[in-house]
Amino acid sequence: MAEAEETIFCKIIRREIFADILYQDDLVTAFRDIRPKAPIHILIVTNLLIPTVNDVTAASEAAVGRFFTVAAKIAKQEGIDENGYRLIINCNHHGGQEVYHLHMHLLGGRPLGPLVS
Ligand code: IU
Repeated sequence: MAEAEETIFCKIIRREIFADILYQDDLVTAFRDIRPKAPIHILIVTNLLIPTVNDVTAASEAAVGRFFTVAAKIAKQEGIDENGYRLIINCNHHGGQEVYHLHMHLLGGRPLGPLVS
């Protein structure tokens, strides 16, 4: 993988720009999305810059696995674990990816309906 461009999420992770950070550990950071698409909309991002799912390797498996334990923990904290929620990872143009820094969306707080129209 070529050296990736620094992203706005890198600055959020380093707390150089503000975000409502709910969780951070050695591998991932979770914060509220600035343009929420549901009552609860949280992004879980890798601390190391991995641009897309296409760049995931065995070396990133721990961070990607951590996405799910953190999603479950936050869903419980936010009180949406029982009703349920949606986890989404967009990849590249057709996937609707806007920020090229691997992240998982955690969406909930209302019925979300079918996945795509
Ligand atoms: P996407 O999967 O790359 O499309 O999602 C990027 C998300 O990052 C999108 O929902 C934005 O609202 C969100 N976001 C943010 O929370 N804070 C920012 O400073 C920027 C984007 I730029």
